[in-house]
Amino acid sequence: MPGFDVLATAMNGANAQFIAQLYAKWISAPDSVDPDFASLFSALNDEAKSVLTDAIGASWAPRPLEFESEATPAAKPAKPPTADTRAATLDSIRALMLIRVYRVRGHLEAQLDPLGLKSPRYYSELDPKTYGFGDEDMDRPIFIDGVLGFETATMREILATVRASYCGPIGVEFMHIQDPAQKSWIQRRIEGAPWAKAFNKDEKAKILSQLTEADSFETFCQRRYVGTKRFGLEGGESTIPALHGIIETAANHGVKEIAIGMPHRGRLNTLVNIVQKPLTALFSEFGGESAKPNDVQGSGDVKYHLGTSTDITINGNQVHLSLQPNPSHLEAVDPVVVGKIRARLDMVGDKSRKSAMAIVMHGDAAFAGQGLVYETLAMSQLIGYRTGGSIHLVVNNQIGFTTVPAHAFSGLYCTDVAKAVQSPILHVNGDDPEAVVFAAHLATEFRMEFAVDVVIDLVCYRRHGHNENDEPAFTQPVMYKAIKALPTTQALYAKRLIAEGSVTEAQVKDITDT
Ligand SMILES: Cc1ncc(C[n+]2csc(CCOP(=O)(O)OP(=O)(O)O)c2C)c(N)n1
Repeated sequence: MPGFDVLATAMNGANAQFIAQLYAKWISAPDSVDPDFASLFSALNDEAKSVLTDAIGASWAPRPLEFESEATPAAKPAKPPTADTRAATLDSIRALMLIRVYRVRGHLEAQLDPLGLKSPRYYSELDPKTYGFGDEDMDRPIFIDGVLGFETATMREILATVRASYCGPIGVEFMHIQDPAQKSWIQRRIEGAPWAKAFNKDEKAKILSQLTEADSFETFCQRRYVGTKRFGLEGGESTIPALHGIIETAANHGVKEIAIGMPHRGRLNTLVNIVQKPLTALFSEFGGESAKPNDVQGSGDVKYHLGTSTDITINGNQVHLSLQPNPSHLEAVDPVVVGKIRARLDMVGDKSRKSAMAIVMHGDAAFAGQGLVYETLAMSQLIGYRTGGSIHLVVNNQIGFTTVPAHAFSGLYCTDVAKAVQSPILHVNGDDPEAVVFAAHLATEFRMEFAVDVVIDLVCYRRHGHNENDEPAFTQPVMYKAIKALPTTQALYAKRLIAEGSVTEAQVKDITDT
């Protein structure tokens, strides 16, 4: 099958636009172009086709999309390309191929793991040398026709942009999505790494205080209730700012009811800091009492299975927030949460499915291992069950009790199952709270726009044992040596904000003391 070599010959600089336009025309009406071109286009392999697709405007960058009109006189046959135009065309095609590969596979080199235990693998597809660009080829201008927002860019500029966009603290998987509108939406929102400048000083201080609340709650429990099972969130505290980010964005888009389903990990923290369960009630449960004896209904259930609900107001919008009770059986609550949301939507006759939304939280091992996850995802777009999309937040502490990912699932990521329903998947480094909150906003906005499930894979770690009664270093000595040496997410973020001048030390002290 002809590949990009054929294109390199056909698409010299002057012809590039013309061929791209012709290709667009052929896609919508194969008979509308000269039969020679039709047979060339239909014989091209997938890589060559994707280069042409990018050239006609799959890129998010604004560009004129005026394809050849009926009135346009037929283009004159192209002159044979000179050596210069051939070299320039090869540069363009190869650069476009490299950019496309970063969109597909850039996540493989993203900086996702706060522990940094695995040295990043080498992926030849992400190496400019694979496309013929050596060290001496970094600084000549290459025509890329508006892709990445550049008319012309050097390979150095192209690499800086694609690496910042796709290999930073967010690794996004979205090129498996078939809907071009969804794909270009994500591309537009990721390219240029906007998370680096997304928050002003006040917003950063707010993220720090949410993180501090999460951190302080766990620290208090660890000191006050030594050895009591609570399935702490230490190492994954960014979960709390992420939840705030999802809920706030949903409220700003008119969501009036949010139902959360979640497992044991971080549940007490979520109850207190998100669903506003009073601390007095929670701590009476630590003492073995029930805060509301009538609600327990004789089950005598443990505190990390209980639910609660509350009403909160965000920017003048009132939202009813509930955390469903659940049994020990991991993921069993998923269909219950989406079922509840569907019932609420039906009760108010909301066919747009924008007034209520589910947040389903998961552990990494359970998300990869439990069939219920797939079953619930598979129902997410069925007429009788759809809810306008759930936000899935995987608190990926890279361990399931004592099982490491390599022994837990066969795919690359614990979230691979979500590709079956074409969800975008945002992998994000939990030690970069701004990237986490950015991902939370993005995921929720995507759900509100396209009414599909979205996954956030929050890559973090588990500072203590599975349930505070076990010694994790017995089974994971290397991992726990790294964890011991790592300051908390809150300490790292506070230090970063002080160093960049976003908050003062006095402000941090203030936030910690209140
Ligand atoms: C269906 C089911 N299988 C097994 C268990 C036992 N179990 C409880 S926690 C756990 C590990 C879960 O790991 P992960 O999902 O990664 O969550 P983490 O505890 O690491 O946050 C297991 C196997 C369970 N509760 N439910």
